Amino acid sequence: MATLGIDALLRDFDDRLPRGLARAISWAESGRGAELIARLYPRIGRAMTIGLTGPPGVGKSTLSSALVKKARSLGKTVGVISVDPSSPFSHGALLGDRIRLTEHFVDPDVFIRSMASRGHLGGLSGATADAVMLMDAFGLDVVLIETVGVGQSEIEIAELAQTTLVALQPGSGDSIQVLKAGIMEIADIFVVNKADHPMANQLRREIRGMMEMLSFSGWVPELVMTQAVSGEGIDDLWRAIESHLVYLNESGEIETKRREAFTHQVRQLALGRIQRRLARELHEHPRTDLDPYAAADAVLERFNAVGEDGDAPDFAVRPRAVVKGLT
Ligand SMILES: Nc1nc2c(ncn2[C@@H]2O[C@H](COP(=O)(O)OP(=O)(O)OP(=O)(O)O)[C@@H](O)[C@H]2O)c(=O)[nH]1
Ligand SMILES: [Mg+2]
Repeated sequence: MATLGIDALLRDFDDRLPRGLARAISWAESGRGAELIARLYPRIGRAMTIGLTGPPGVGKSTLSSALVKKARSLGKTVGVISVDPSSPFSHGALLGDRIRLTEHFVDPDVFIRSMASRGHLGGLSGATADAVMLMDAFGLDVVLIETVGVGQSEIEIAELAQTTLVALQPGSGDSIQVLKAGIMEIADIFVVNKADHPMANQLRREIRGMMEMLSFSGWVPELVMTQAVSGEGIDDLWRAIESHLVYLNESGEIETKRREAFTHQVRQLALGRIQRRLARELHEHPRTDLDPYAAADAVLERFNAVGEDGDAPDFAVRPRAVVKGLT
């Protein structure tokens, strides 16, 4: 990659030009995040990061828009990452996000980005984590990540964000789903959106009931009722987010969270590389002459045999080679 390109981009970062951030995220999306993150890493760790997940249509984008408005009213700059689960049905949702967030499009202090989650292991793509870091490094005060609660991504969002909001809507049997999917554990704040719905109070009671069956150490999830369309309850939601952040700081849990998020990211990056390398090895050296166990041994052997066939891999698990070189 042209280093010149990076320097120009970093100048745009320094000048706080949104095009710099837009380009940076595009680089990350095309798998070129490493060098950028290396340069920007010292600037990371200041933003307030909020994950927002929940079933399709629950009002996540409308909530995002309302939270952006709230944060702007407090003078905070905001980044929104709207993660598209890359399903064939998602184009409407993406368009919906655009429509619901349009009122913020002209605001230079709001940066909105939709991203595909063509994820490793069915979860969020590494580029999503990169985008959070890039927005943070860019100096945005708040980074909001919206993702539909399908599969693995909502669990990962809790690894990525300081505060995780789980949005539910009345009259859809959501609470039962929550219990099933194990989302209960990741919610720092439950948001019962569409509180104007006649069954809203029933859902609140159901969530309360579920929470009574669990024991929490430390933070006990808050439950907030909202009407994202009218903005009702958004002040309460913001207060809940802030008190969670206060809790994280005062309990020291913020450090634990940071460490866990870091480990999670490193694991995902390393796994991604191992998977790509493994796929290549299996393709190039199928070893159908062996039984599966022996073939697995053989492929792992090859992981250590760096460059012996002149085809040096772009990375290697090679502890022995390193030790020999050192002694
Ligand atoms: N009655 C009512 N409708 C709402 C409320 N909040 C959002 N909606 C509506 O619910 C629909 C879905 O809202 P979105 O914000 O697109 O929901 P989403 O969760 O982002 O949807 P996906 O991104 O497709 O998963 C829209 O028609 C909203 O206008 C609310 O508080 N009350
Ligand atoms: Mg949406």
